[in-house]
Amino acid sequence: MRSELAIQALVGAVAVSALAVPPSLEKRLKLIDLGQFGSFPTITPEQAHVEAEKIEGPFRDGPEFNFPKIVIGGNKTPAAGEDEVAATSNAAVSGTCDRNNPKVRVEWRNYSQADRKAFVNAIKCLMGKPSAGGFQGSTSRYEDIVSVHQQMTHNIHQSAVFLPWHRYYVSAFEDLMRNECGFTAAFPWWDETKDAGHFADSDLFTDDYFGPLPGKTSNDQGTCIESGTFGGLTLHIGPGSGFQNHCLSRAVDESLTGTVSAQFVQDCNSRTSYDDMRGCQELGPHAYGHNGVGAVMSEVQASPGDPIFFMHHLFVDHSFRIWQNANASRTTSINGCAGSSSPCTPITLDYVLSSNGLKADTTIGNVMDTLGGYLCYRYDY
Ligand SMILES: [Cu+2]
Repeated sequence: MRSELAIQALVGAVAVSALAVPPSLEKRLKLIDLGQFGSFPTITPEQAHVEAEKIEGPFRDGPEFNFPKIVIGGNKTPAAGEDEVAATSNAAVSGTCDRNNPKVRVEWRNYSQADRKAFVNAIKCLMGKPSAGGFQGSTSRYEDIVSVHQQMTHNIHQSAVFLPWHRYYVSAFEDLMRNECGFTAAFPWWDETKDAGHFADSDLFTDDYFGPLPGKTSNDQGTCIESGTFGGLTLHIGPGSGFQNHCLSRAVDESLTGTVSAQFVQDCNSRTSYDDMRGCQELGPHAYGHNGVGAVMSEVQASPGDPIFFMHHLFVDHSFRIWQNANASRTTSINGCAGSSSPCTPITLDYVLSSNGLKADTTIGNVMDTLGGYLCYRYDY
């Protein structure tokens, strides 16, 4: 009897403490502690700007349609996507690209409502397909993709590998969308600079598409996404290197998204050394986009668990392509370190990009030119 009373008293205490949360909120929102997600390391926009000012000669990035025709040849390293080299060394994966008629990645605002719907539905389709097996922690085809990023995190961030690997990773995602979920429209990209400071107002974050983008709560909680295409989703990979069932959550901080400005992107792109530009983009606009959306997206390893990850990395890839457009040599050369180990192993075009079998391995040389044959796309601007 005594213990029963004690239990009753305990239950009463729990009920009373639950009342401390406003009942209306408690009913509608499932909250999640943001502490478990960590964040991407950053530099400040001011740092990037000061560096940019030191670089001589104002740099103008040309619009995509002014992209100069590149004549590649005579390089001693196999050139990016050079058809002749590809034909002799790796014809099976390289293919050809009609540079005047590539696929075009269309900015979300220019993307039709039907294509937007088809895009999110194809992602949802990957989530409904079984895992191909061999991807740690995965319970679906979509999570196969997430798992690759989680398992490879240390090889693909904070070194020269970052931009080419994520370009290859997005192309692996595109292949799965097309080959396994029948997606046939053009791919989109997201010009985040136009939504800087008000990501949540973008119609990306509506129930028709990726679902809402709730703000970070005053006591550092994120909110589970309960509506939209991905409402009620349970993630099995992450947070971090772990495997815990958790909801798809977001926690926007618009002061962080506000730094993802055209100025910041340009300041990074004014750098003439690939690896300087890469470091600036990675710790700059890339990191702020991740941290700004928050919760799952703010976590390095398992951030692809939020499908908005791919819209974000399409933006990052766009910035890379724009930097490359300013000088033809930027699609046929690379510099920096192949990893974080010291002493530095210099990166080369022969560096092998892998995705644990999600997509066949390739080389950095094959992905440097998005029109090189292995890849065949440009951006609408
Ligand atoms: Cu990444």
